[in-house]
Amino acid sequence: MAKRALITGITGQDGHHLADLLHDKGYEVYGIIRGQYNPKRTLLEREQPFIKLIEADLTDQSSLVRAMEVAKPDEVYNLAAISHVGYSFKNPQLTADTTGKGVLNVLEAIRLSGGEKTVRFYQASTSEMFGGLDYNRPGEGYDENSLFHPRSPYGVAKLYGHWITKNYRESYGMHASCGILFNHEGEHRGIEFVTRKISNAVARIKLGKQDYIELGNLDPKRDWGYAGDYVEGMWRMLQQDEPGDYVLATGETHTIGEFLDLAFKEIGVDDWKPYVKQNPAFMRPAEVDILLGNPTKAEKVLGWKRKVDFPGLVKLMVTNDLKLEAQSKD
Ligand code: NAP
Ligand code: F7E
Repeated sequence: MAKRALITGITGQDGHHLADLLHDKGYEVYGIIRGQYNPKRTLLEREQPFIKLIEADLTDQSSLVRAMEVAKPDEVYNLAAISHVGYSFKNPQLTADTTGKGVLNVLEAIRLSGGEKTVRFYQASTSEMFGGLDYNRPGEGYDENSLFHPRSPYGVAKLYGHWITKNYRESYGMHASCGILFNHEGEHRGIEFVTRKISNAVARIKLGKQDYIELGNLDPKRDWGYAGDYVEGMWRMLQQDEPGDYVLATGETHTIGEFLDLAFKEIGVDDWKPYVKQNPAFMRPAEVDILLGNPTKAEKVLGWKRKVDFPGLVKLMVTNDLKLEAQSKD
C-alpha cells in the first residue's frame, strides 16, 4: 500500500519540492492550506494536481486534528511557519503563535488522533537558532552540538519548536526528528528573500523592466544551498530506524555581494554597484552576521550530500527568472 504523507506549508518553497519528491516515490500526498481564499491554491492545483488539500491552520488545534483524521498519515512534515526573519520583528506575537506554538499544535494533533507510536514527524528547525555569533568553534561551522543564541523573534520561536519536538520524542517515544537546515533557495523561493529578490531584479534589469534594486545590509554571509537537495535530506531523516537531529548545509559561506557578483555576471554585467541602492528599511534590529554549517553527521548517517553548488544555484535562479519575466507582461 502507498505510504501517506501530510505536509504543512504546502504552498511554500519546501512544500513544493517535497510534494514532488514524495509523489515521485509513490506516496499519497496531503497538504494543509490556510485561509478561506488562498491565492496560491489555483497555481498549486494546476502544477501539482496530485496533492490532496485540507483546509487547516497551524494556530487552530481542532483543524489540525481533523487534518490528521482525513490524511491518516504515516509521515508528517511540519514546514508551515512565519518564516521571514524581518517580518518576525514586525509581528513577533504572530510568529510565536505560528512558528513556535504551532509546532506543539501539530504534535498534539498527532497524539490526540492516536498516532504517537505510528506517525513519523519532521520539524523544520533552522540555522537561525544559532544566531551567527561565531563563539562556538570559529571557522568550523555549526553542527548538532553547537550552542544556540537566536537573534530574532523567528529564531526564538523556532527554538521552542525544536525543543518541544525533542521533548515529545523523549517523553512519548515519538519518532520525531529535527532538520536544522541552513538557507536553501531555488526557483520556488519567495520574492521576499534576498536571493530571489536579486535573481528577479537581475532578470527585470536585463529586460529593461526595472532600473535598480534596493537592498539592506550587504555584508552578512550565508551558507546557501538548493532547496531540491534539502528536501531529500528531510525524507531520509524519517526513513531512519531512530529519530534524531541533523544539520543540512553546504559547508561554504558567501556574502550577499558574492551572490550579486555571480547574478549580474549571468546578464553580462561585471560591476553591479550602479544597479544597487541601500535602503535602511530592509535592515533588521539585530542581524545574523555569518552562518556556516557542518553537515558531517547527515553525510555519514543519512548518506546525504548537496548536489548543486553556489555558482550553480545562482545560475539556476537567474535563468529561471529570465524565463518567467520574458513571459510576463508587467
Ligand atoms: P515559506 O516558503 O515561507 O513557506 C511557509 C509556509 O507556511 C507557507 O506555505 C505558508 O502558507 C505556511 N503558513 C504560514 N502560516 C501558516 C499558518 N498559520 N497555518 C498554516 N500554514 C501557514 O518557507 P520555506 O522556505 O518553504 O521553509 C519551510 C520551513 O522550513 C519553514 O518552517 C521555515 O521556517 C523553515 N526553514 C527554511 C529555511 C530556508 O532557507 N528556506 C531554512 C531553515 C528552516 P501561505 O502560503 O498561506 O502563507
Ligand atoms: O536574508 C540580508 C538580510 O531574508 C538573508 C529564511 O528562510 O534562512 C532565511 O532567513 C540576508 C540577511 O534570509 C535584504 O539582512 C539584505 O542578512 O534572504 P533572507 P534569512 O534571514 O537568512 C533561514 C535559515 C531561515 O530559517 C528563514 O526562514 O540578507 N538582506 N538586503 C536582505 N534580506 C531580505 N530578505 N531583503 C533584502 O532586501
